[in-house]
Amino acid sequence: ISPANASGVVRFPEGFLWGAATAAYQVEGAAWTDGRQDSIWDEFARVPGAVLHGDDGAVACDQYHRYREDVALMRRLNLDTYRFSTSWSRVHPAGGPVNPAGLAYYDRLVDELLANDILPWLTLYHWDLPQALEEQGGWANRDTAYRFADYAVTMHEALGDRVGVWTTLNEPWCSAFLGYTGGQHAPGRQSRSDGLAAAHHLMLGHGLAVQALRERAPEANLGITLNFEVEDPVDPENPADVDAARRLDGQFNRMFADPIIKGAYAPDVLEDVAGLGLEDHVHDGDLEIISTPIDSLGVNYYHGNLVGSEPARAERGGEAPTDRATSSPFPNDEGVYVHPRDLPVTDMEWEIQPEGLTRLLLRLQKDYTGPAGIKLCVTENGCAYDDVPDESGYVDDQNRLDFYDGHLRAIKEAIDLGADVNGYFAWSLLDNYEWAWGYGKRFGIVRVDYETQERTVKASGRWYADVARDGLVPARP
Ligand code: GBH
Repeated sequence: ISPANASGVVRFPEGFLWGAATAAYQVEGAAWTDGRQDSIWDEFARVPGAVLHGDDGAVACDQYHRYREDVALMRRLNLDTYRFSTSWSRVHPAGGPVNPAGLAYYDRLVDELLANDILPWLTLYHWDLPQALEEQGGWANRDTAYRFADYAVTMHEALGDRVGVWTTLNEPWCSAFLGYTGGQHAPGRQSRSDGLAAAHHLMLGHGLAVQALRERAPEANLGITLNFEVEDPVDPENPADVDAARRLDGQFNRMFADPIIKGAYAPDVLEDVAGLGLEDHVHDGDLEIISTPIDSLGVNYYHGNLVGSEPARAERGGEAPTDRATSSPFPNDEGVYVHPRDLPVTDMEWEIQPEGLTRLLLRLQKDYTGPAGIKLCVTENGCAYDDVPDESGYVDDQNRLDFYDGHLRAIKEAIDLGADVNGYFAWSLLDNYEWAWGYGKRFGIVRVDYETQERTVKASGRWYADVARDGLVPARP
């Protein structure tokens, strides 16, 4: 990172969007209000041992009832935009007919955002499939892709006059492989072939939804958000380590970005998953649908990994005490391990590696923005810490503030070097339901007291409000 970007004032381009993000199941609560029915997460949270302390999203941050207060908070934080997701289970509770009472919530939310001059950045799917559709096979069933496109049309008919930015899916890697192969996420299945089927059908659903939205809204900003991970080999000179990094890069990054943007699975990824039935799900014409042109590629970045292969490690003299198996549930990851570096970690144990984000954005610019000039947007970045509030609920989270400072500087570096990045969303606006970790991990720039639902802006949130207002990161003290 250049010295100026490392510590001086860092000014972002005119028009750069400053936002914060959440997801429906993580913040809304009101799980069975106004006709909403179970999503796969309501069901998964009932499975003993699936979620820390058995926490569920029944109440969460109660944003369903407190959205006015939360939008006022966004305004106080000077946000240009709010990235939220809509709950399929509110809108089509049983996967079938529309539920007008549930849909009406998003009318109210969008109107409130617009009245406060905040751009709604709407994600259609952030992991909460209606349970009724899971019972018909979920994402392993091809039909779910078509149901998803129907749901996209419902949302567009309701909100298309006011919402101009549409993200189809958030992180299909997580939906497919944590949900259907590793089982750490809903619906908790553990099948390699189901994970691959789900991955393909999620992408098909994305493509069908983009086609349907494009037809109805040629001018809309359409896109998808992927979770990219930066994988570096333990020993860049050792071919086995280099291959381990290639395999992880294949499954996290190219597995999705290649079909969606280039219209083809990468040959090495296909080879890695050979024999697990992926090709049985790929019908003629699917890749054309999946690669229907998009305008925005959303980038969620949390951390990188240093990865090695067990044979190479054996040559090096064996395991280090901190080595761990990849938590990746992907097919054919045997023999790949993660070697923690000497880097600080967050409360998730994720390494803090802002320069990985610079490299990632430059790589995406080169490999995936194409002649049409797809815009990059950092749709999630943030960290969990074990915050300690004072009596008033205030958290002086210098650690989180430093995390944001470092990653924003890394983004500016990428912009200076040619990456077309046009916005940034802090994950998250609020402490919220952190999936399998329940309420045990706090990512918010605003603290939530889950007893009283009181919101208190943290030090990081105050700092971010100034960044958003001025469009610059102040010099490091
Ligand atoms: C996001 O996913 C989600 O979109 C959001 O809902 C969630 O609250 C937020 O992150 C915080 O967790 O080194 O093998 O352990 C995060 C995506 C993908 C990041 C898997 C961590 C673990 C890789 N995650 N990755 S490993």
